[in-house]
Amino acid sequence: MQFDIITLFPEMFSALNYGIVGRAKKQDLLSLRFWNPRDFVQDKQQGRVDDRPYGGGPGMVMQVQPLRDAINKAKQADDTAAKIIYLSPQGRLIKQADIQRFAEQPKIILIAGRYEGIDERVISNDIDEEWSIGDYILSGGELAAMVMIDAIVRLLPGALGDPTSAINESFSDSLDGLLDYPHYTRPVIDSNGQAVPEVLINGDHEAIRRWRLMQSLGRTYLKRPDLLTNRSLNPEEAVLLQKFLECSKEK
Ligand code: 4FV
Repeated sequence: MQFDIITLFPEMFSALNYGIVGRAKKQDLLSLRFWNPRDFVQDKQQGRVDDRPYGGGPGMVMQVQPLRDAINKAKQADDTAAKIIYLSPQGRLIKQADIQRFAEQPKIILIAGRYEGIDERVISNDIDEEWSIGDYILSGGELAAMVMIDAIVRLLPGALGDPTSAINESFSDSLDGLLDYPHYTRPVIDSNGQAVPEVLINGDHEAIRRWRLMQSLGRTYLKRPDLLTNRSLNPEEAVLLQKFLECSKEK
């Protein structure tokens, strides 16, 4: 998968050289290419990529020309059709289902803004989609771009040691929009004398499956009830959620 990133700070993306994404890069499951609008500034005197906002107000705005030229270069860098995405708080909130859709793209061009943002004419003329990673304000789009790349790369075939791990996790298909169940590993009794739940060490896989589903349902009900509003429960799930709530009441 090809990622072309329009950014004033390409060096920030060295953060992607580690862990699963770092290994995927080495395995050429993805390649990153950077385009710095500063290299496309025509007005060498002024030499700026930003300017004061029309209508006044604080801060600066990134200018059309350096951005547009960088985007066109990224598009022409190969003949692969690209989806052009601008990361901003005005974008739709990214969900795992969107990440799954992005992971099917052969090439994505990501525009990381700085300052107050970019000239609206780039948004209305040069990009396909505007996405946000969350309802808060960052100082630049680079971290948001890296969040997206990390979430996408994990879904690329071969990126995860065990492909099933991408299947069984929060918001993934198998958990179908539920929060993940709790994870435990050795020792069976920890330094506080707290034990791993018995069901997980008895080897009864059907009982383990039901316990984990009950935990996912219960934790989602308690921590993210919004995730259950437009999700119907099948009969087994309804029984398991009830059981979870009865147990948590007794505690
Ligand atoms: C952001 C977000 C974000 C806004 C002004 C960059 C900053 C600055 N991007 N999801 N939340 N961007 O806060 O994607 O230019």
